[in-house]
Amino acid sequence: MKLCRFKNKQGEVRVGLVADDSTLLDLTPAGVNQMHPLLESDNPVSQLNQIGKQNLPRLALSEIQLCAPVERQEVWAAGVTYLRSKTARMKESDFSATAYDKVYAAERPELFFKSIAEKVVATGEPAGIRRDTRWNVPEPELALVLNSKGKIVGHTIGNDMSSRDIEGENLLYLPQAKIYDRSCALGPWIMVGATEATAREWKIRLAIRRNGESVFAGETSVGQIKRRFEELAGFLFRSQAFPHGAVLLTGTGIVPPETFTLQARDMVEIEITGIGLLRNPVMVV
Ligand code: DO4
Ligand code: MG
Repeated sequence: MKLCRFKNKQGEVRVGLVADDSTLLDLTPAGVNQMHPLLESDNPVSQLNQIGKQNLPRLALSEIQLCAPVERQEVWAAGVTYLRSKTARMKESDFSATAYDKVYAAERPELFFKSIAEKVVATGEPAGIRRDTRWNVPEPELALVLNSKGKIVGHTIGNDMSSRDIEGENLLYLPQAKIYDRSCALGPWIMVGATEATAREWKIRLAIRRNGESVFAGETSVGQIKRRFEELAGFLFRSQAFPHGAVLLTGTGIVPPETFTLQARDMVEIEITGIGLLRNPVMVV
């Protein structure tokens, strides 16, 4: 079930349930004004099933604007969870190679803060590359949606936009490589109800177009993620409470070649087969 936030023609933000390829149900008349209570409930799928049976207004996806599927959650990210990410980062920096090698094998995963909710960009909105960098890439990642108890209640698509020259220069610069305006995109909606076993069957595809031409395409599988999702979520919630829940990106397994960098107006498309498509043009920030 695809739970979304959207802006209607009047510019009001509402919660919706995607009904099919072209329509959604506006959940407002059912008393649903926020996703949070649903995500906190013991069984969001059965709640959504009940709500979906009501006679709710059906809107065309073409007449609404999807918003990022986050309300007040902090967004965090895991790193070096795929072998591909470890080898790419070890090549990028002699200085930090040992750190990447060690964290891939260590019991404790790499987890870093990525964004507050209001800074997250939605599908269709521009994702940013920093103006003080020369080597920028998107990082297509499965994102876990966690409620305040640390339970995985849904999945969405994340783009952990990253400046590889800043990150490669010195690992202590990681927050600057990772956190800046428009560096986090999430969407198009939250897929509620999939188990980890199901999600591990999904494929992640990245396509980057420049002036309509493909300049990079890559694919990986969620099943390649080294750590179990509950392990990642468990470390995030150790000694830290998230009263509004959290979103946790699970790391990238697709890394474009070292000769590739994003440019303004590139189009980044990330597809996760069980969820949908997150699409963002690129702008310099
Ligand atoms: O340690 C650097 C960042 C790793 C990361 O973002 C990833 O593997 O996806
Ligand atoms: Mg990443």
